Amino acid sequence: MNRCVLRRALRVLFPSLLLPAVVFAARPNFVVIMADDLGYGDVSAYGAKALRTPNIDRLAAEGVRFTGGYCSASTCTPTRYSFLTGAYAFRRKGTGIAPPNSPLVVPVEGPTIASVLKGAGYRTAVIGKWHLGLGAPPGPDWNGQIKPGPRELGFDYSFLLPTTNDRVPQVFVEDGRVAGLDPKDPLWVGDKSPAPDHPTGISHRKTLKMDWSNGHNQTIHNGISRIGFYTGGHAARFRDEDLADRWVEKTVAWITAERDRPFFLFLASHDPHVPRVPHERFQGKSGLGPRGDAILQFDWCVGEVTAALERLGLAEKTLVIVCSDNGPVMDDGYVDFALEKRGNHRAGGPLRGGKYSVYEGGTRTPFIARWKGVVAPRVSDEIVCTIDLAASFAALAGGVVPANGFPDSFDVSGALLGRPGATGRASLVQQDNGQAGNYGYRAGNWKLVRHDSKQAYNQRVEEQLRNTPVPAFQLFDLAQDVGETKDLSAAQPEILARLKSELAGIVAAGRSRP
Ligand code: NG6
Ligand code: CA
Repeated sequence: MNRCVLRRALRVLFPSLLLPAVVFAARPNFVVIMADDLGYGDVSAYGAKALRTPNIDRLAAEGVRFTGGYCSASTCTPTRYSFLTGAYAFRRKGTGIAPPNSPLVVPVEGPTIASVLKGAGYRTAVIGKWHLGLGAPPGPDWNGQIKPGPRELGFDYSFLLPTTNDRVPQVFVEDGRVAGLDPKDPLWVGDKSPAPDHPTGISHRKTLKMDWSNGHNQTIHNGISRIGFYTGGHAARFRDEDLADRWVEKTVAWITAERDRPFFLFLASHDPHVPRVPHERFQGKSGLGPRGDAILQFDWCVGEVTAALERLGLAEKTLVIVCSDNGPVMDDGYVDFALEKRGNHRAGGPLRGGKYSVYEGGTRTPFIARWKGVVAPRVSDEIVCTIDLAASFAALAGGVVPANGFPDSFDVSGALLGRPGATGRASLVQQDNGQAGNYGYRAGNWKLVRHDSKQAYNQRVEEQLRNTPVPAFQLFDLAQDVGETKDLSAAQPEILARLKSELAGIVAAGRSRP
């Protein structure tokens, strides 16, 4: 059956389904490498001078380097939720930063980026930081089969850090089971101390190899105290220093095994999230302290994965995306001197705010798309977002998206591939962790900042994290003022009114794509 006939037959059989325009063209593999808390100014391809990121820079030089590439939220869980579901996280309660024992926060009814690609014949895997909860309520059965999880969302294979590495436990969950768990030493995870003499970051502060500055003072593992309590599972515990190496190993092994079939891999790094404890070979290498060293480690990971693709002859068959889950933060709860040692380095580049913020620094990050030999190298100012990868990959893979699926994901595949004249989004909603009713809304080069709480958190990435009073609405012209310094809301009342109403409409409508 030729493509046209097949398309027509599919339309007749499934008239309610959206069929993408590029069906069954050369279908690339997809590799998404997502950093954790990496800022717009943190890599040399985006202007960093204090450290070099040669592997990321190479991808940027061979692909499309976006200056308007975003994640959808300025914290981890909501960005990852949106990346998987193509839906803005503010539409669903319980999608803020997930605690250690959180059940899965993504509905298994789908669709997800993984289930749609799996439906299109792709092999699918997630390796790295998950932070979307695991298991049914009230939470994961750490000593049994943990489900639902990635498998129920369409991933054939998963090898996960369950939450973040500053939260307990420090174990890998591989295909729904704690890897290497000795049943004689069961793993217990909780939010209350299991015993009066259980050592914590408070009781044993002097023994810590990295002190905490805020929170992060409960169970100690590997000389670092964390959020939450746990006991047992000793044989399964990893060293923080080995996290990146294990994920690279697993990634290269999985790609090698799947080399002959189309695949989608989500590699979710933990760098440079706290606690910043890269492998010994990176320690002290950036001159910027552990935060900079962790960025070097992230760049190394990108290099290893890229080299594996080259070695396997897959570079010309694979669309690689490098992005981040939210913007940068300096002191995020451990004493690692990120601010004191940063010198001239500006993690957010020229942008205002960072992690936790709805100013540009919270969500505008490095964003690179490379499909060697297909993507023409260029710098693009088009607006693209991690939330768009669901619809865009579906379009490139010939995946079938149900009519109500991916409600906020736009097919920006043309922009990702750097096609001349192809556009990205016209507008994008940015959110913070999702509780306070704070939004950024970028429409063209106008940016509306809405703080229902009239409080902004992390307005300046250099400052101690705290709430500071701000007006409920601010308006900026990003073309003239990318640093959001000059509030034009009084000078441009019509534009202000238009953006306020568009944002309110998108929030109320439950979907934003056509
Ligand atoms: C915060 C943690 C912070 C980080 C964040 C989640 C404290 C004081 N702060 O609550 O360290 O873990 O949650 O980060 O505990 S994220 O990138 O996964 O969203
Ligand atoms: Ca993050």
